[in-house]
Amino acid sequence: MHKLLTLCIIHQRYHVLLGMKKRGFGAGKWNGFGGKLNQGESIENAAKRELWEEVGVTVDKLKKIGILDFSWQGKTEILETHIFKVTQFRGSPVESEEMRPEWFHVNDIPFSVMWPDDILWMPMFIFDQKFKGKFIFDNDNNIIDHELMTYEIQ
Ligand code: 8WW
Repeated sequence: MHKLLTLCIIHQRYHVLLGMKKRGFGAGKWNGFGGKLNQGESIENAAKRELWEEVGVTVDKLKKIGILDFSWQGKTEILETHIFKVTQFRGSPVESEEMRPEWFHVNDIPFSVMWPDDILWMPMFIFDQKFKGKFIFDNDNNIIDHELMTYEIQ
């Protein structure tokens, strides 16, 4: 099973906007904003919609920066997650039922309260290096195998 997901992180000079996930999958972790595509929806539109729904921000400029396949040992499901950087937006981030937003300095990102893969790709994200990869987790969400590479084109 293959699921398409989006993940958006706002990046402004020395800060990134993350949200504390309040419920559902990944609750209790800081993460970007995102989720599943609606039927017939483009990936980019889903990314913009989720940012609006989860934190009340309208995207002006969106940049594709990474694609990661997440899967879990003993499960067939693959979460193909398209990661975007938002560099221009309108509105002020507001807390939703899903997310409590907070700005973090790029040197003070709370990796110990994030998915364990994030510390591996966030430096590429911050430095605008495009990347792709796959992460396989055990049932306790520890990384048991991964591939991660940067690329130039697109
Ligand atoms: N950063 N899973 C993607 C997702 C799911 C639901 C809503 C995005 C991970 C990060 N995020 C996720 S959640 C999967 C939006 C991760 C495994 N590593 N790293």
